[in-house]
Amino acid sequence: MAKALKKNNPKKELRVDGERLYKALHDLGEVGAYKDESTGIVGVNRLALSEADGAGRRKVVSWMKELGLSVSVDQIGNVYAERRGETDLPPVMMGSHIDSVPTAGRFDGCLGVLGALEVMRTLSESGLTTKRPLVAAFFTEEEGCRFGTDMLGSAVATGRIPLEAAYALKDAQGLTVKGELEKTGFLGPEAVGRRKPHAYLECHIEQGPSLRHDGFEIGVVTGVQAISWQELTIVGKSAHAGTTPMEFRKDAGVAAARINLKLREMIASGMFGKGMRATMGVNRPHPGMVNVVPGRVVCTVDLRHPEDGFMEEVERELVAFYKQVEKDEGVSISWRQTARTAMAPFSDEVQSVVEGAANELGLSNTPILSGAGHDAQEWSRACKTAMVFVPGEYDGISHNPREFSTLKQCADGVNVLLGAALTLTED
Ligand code: HGY
Ligand code: MN
Ligand code: MN
Repeated sequence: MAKALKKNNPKKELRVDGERLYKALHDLGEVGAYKDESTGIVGVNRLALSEADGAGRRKVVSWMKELGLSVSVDQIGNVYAERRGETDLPPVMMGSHIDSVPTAGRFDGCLGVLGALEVMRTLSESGLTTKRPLVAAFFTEEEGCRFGTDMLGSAVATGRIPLEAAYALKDAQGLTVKGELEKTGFLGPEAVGRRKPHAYLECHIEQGPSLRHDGFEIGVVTGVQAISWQELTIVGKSAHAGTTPMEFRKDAGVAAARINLKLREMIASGMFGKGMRATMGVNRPHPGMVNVVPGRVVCTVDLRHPEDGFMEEVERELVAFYKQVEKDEGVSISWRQTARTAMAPFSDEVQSVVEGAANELGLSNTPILSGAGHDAQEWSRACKTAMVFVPGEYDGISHNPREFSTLKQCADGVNVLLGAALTLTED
């Protein structure tokens, strides 16, 4: 008979099994594995709702069922696995994502999902029952790189993006989210918006150099910076590269290059505060031939800023610059906003619970603002939320097969997740 978790129970001695967690990360990392020719390292390519993502989803669901958790899938493909508590009060939810960018490592997102399962496994082995139920979850298309907008599943589940609008999103081949959910078998029956957790926790790799460089074992995440994604279509005129004099050209490639350099200049100017980051990750010239002036370019702009006010200024300056480029280069520039989230602060209360759990474990820790977007930023609108960061090696590189955190770093993070979850379940 499971022992109810009482205040003085030895929950403080509970520790996750780091080897088992690391093996699960390795095993899931085998799904969608590929040999990265530029680094020679095995990376992961599990784009949202691809065949590989479907296989990864089925693997994790089988692990959830082996644990005796009750698994349900909602209308946008989010998967929830519930461990009963002594009561049926609103649960403490722990989650993240298992979809990846095409050149990923095996830790981004997966640490939070498999860490949540490791917490459940550890509790089951100890025979302890928590007051509140616990839920382990993974969400659809967190990365946003297949269907164009990030944190899609969590944004639908928490009401920021309407379900029908999400269903209609298309990938580069014109395949829709709804069609791919059906194809992978993850168009679930559970109504989105039904889940109202008591609190939400997410363990994630930092994906940057700070914790490792400053010598901290845990990051207590204070929030997520603002994110703004635009997709631009620049139309000029295709022309012969040899016979067309420069003054006759309407070169969409030059227009895109000017916008990319402008991003760099805006940051260097210091006029937009500290911390602005900008990336032109997609830049597809058409027809993309050596001897043709590109008549069309589709490119993207990814802006990040810790301060909303400056983010709005950056966006205004950039859109005004598009007008200037249109005039100078004789091109037309149309653009659409594909993702936009304000800076999302996390709950002070949950941050101190995370900090307390790290201190209990004797792990050095520091507050840190997240440079990357996470599902937690969406759930922070629905319930009190915070995150646990673990350091990464090689300057915390991520969205790259070199992404790497050690067994100890992962186990430390998930032990903090365990401790924080146990505290919150007793609320
Ligand atoms: O783009 C991001 O910040 C996250 O990796 N989805
Ligand atoms: Mn992630
Ligand atoms: Mn990512």
